[in-house]
Amino acid sequence: MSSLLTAGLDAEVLRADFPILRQEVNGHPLVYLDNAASTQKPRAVIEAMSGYYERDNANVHRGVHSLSVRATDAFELAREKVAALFGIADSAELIWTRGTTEAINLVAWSWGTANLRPGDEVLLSVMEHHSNLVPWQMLAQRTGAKLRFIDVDDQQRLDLSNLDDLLTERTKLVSIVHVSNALGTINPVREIAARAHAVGALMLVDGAQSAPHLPVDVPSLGCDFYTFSGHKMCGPTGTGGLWGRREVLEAMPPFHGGGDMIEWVELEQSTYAPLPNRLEAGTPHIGGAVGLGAAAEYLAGVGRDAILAHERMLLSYALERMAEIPDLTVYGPRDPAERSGVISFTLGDVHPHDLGTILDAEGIAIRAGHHCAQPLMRRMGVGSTARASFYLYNVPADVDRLMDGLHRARKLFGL
Ligand code: 7TS
Repeated sequence: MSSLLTAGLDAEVLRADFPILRQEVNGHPLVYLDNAASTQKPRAVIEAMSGYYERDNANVHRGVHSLSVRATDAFELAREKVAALFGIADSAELIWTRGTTEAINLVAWSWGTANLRPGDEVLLSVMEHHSNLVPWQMLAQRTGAKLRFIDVDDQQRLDLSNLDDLLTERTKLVSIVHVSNALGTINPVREIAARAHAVGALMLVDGAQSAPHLPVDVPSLGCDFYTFSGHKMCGPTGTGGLWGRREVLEAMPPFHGGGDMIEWVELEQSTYAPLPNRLEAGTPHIGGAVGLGAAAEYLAGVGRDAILAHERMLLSYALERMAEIPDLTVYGPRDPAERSGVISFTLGDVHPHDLGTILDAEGIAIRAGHHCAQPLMRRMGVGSTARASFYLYNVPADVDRLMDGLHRARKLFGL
C-alpha cells in the first residue's frame, strides 16, 4: 500500500491538523482506531472554540449588548454551516441537542408521547444502538405501544424479506440506524422510509455513524427525522442535533420548558417560540455549536466523497490483511461496498478486552465490548467483539500496526 492519496484526500497532510495524534502512548506512536466511539478534533475546531471564549462569549438571544449579539450571530451561523453540510435548506428545522441520544429521546418524549396509543407499533431493528432502543422501550411502557424488530441475515445485514408483515397500519414510526456502529453495515434507509410512508408511518434515521462518514444529503433520505452527534464528526462532545420536517416539528409539543423556548409567559400558561427555539429550552452549548460549525466546514473542505473513498480504501486493505490471520473472524457484510470503515472481529477465543489491552500496550486504540448493541451481540452469538474504526486521518501504516499487534497477540495466546 504505497499511495496515501485517495481521491483527493492526503491523510498524511490532514494528520498535521490534529494535534492529539502527535503523541506516544505506552512508548509507541499513537494509532487511533476508535473513531466510531469518538473522533479527534482538528485545530480549526479547537481554535474556533477558544476564539469564541476569548472574544465573543455571552448568552444568546438575550442581550442588546455587542457580545451577546456576536454570540448569537456565531451560534446561528454554526447552525447554517451544519445545515449546509447536510443539504438542509431551512436551518430552523435543525434543533441542537447534546447528541444522538438526546435527539432520539426528544422525539420519543415529545412526538411519541403525543402520538402513540395502546396497540400502536414502533418498528426498530435488532442492530440498533441502545440509544435507539431504550427510549422506545420507555415510550412503549408509558403509552402501551408495542415494539417490533427487523432481524438480520447471516452477514448481519437487515433482513427485509418480511418487511410487509412488520409494517402495518398499526406502525406509527420506523426508527433505524443508517450505519451500524457495531458492524459498519450501511442500511437501505431510503427504501425503508418509502415503505414506512406507504403505510402512513414516520421514519427516523439514526445518523450517528453516517453523518461523519457518508456524504449524507438529509432531504434525499426521504425520512422525517435525522439525528447525529457532533463528537463523532470532528466536533466537540455535548453537541449534535435533530433534523425534522418542519410540519412534524411544529406539531410536536415542547420537550423541555424554560428560557428561550417561549413567546409569552403567564403564571398559569405560556405560548411557545417558533422553531428552532421552541425545542431548545435553556442556555444552549454556544461554544460547542461554534465548534461543530467549524467541524462542518472542515469536513466540507476535505470533501465527504473523499472521506468515504479514503475509508473504503483503508477498509479494503484491512479486510485483505485480516484474511491472512488464522483464527480471526470478521463480522458484518462481506462486500466492502455494503459497509463503512468499521471492522468488528474476534480472534480465536481471546477475550476482546484482553486483545484491546495488548494492543493498547503498543499504542493502538481500539474498542472492545458490546458497543452498546447487546441485542445484536446476542443475535450474533457473541458476548463482545473487538472493533477497529477509521477516519480521515488514518493511514495504511495504522492498519499495518494493527496487524502486527494481532500477530503478536496470537503468539502470546498460543494460537
Ligand atoms: N447511535 C449510534 C449508531 C451510535 O453509534 C451511537 C454512539 C449513538 C447512537 C449514541 O450517540 P451519543 O453521541 O449520543 O452517545 N456510539 C458509540 C460507539 O459505538 N462507541 O461509543 C459510542
